[in-house]
Amino acid sequence: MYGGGYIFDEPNKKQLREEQQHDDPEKLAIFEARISKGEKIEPGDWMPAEYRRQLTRLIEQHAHSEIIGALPEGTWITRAPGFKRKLALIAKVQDEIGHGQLLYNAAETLGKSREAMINDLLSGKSKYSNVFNYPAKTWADVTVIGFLIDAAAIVNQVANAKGSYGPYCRALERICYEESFHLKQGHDALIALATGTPMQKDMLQDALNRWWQPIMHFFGPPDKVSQHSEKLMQWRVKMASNDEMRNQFLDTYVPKLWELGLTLPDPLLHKNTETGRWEYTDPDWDLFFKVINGGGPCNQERLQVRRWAEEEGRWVRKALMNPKERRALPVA
Ligand code: BYC
Repeated sequence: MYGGGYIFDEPNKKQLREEQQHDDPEKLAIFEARISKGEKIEPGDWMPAEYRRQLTRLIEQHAHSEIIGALPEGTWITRAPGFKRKLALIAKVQDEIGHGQLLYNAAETLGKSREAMINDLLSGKSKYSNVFNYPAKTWADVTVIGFLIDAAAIVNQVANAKGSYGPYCRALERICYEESFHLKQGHDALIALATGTPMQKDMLQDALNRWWQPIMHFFGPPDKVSQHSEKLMQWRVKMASNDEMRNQFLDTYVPKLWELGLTLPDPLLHKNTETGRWEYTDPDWDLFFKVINGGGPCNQERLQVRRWAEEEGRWVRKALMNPKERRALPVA
């Protein structure tokens, strides 16, 4: 089990107990009125137990996604083509880990300890984004992640940064600044391959073909299937539905791929000019649920790496928490 010894605020147990017993209708009405006025909810404010539970779930999954998401690209740091691409990739991977820290901090304000969150990740209880359960086989995979997965994340994060929970929104705003840089480096790498040699272009097209379905899955199941959207949108945690975000992503990024002469592996993909909506082949949602529940090609490998990091880092956390051992640590 995780025995990190991070310092985190003790949750207000009395407040948590009260919320869990029942949601006082008067307090609920004041809370919902604040949300509809666009006010931010802060950690010390009263909130319904379900709001706390849903936010904890969502922010925690987001934090895990950043940490696990650093792994596919991280394996390419030693193999990035050239000094500048290597520098940019190192910085990006560090940023993703930093985003994980910001998000764990935001989730901790809701009362769940970081230890409990890490335990739930390592035991496979908590989810993280489906896309990070696929391998990054070539440099073109890293390019597709850097452009399209960061783009998909930006669509989601820019919208939700205007949401109702203060600590999550502030973390998302900061993350979005860094993600915008990631997107630019991803686009630059994508253009280099798309306009490079035939072999580079083929490698990119192959990566795009393999990543397309996971990227379509990234925004979550269709609105008619999504379990949490209705409540989360009512409480302005999610500022757009899964299908709306998917549509926004297609609208912005498909033309950028087509203009580079790339194709997408869906013969039905097109924008309906009358409705303004994109139409596409429904991705395989059974596969999506299999992947997010531990059955993807890399789930085991990803968690094994995190368990290894957990074990190997235990002595550092222990030493940092113990003043006597801290004095004995070498000074850099
Ligand atoms: N992957 O009711 P629904 C990054 C689950 S990392 C896995 O629609 P919700 C980056 C969902 O949890 C940024 N699971 O859910 C890092 C639920 O299961 P549970 C990643 C998914 O929450 C490194 C069930 O399906 N971004 O940018 O209303 C390198 C039903 O779904 C997924 C975030 O994490 C999925 N894709 O909406 C490069 C954004 N989709 O919990 C880049 C934060 C759904 O009931 N998350 N599920 O067992 C969200 O905004 C929302 O969770 C979602 C789904 C829109 C994804």
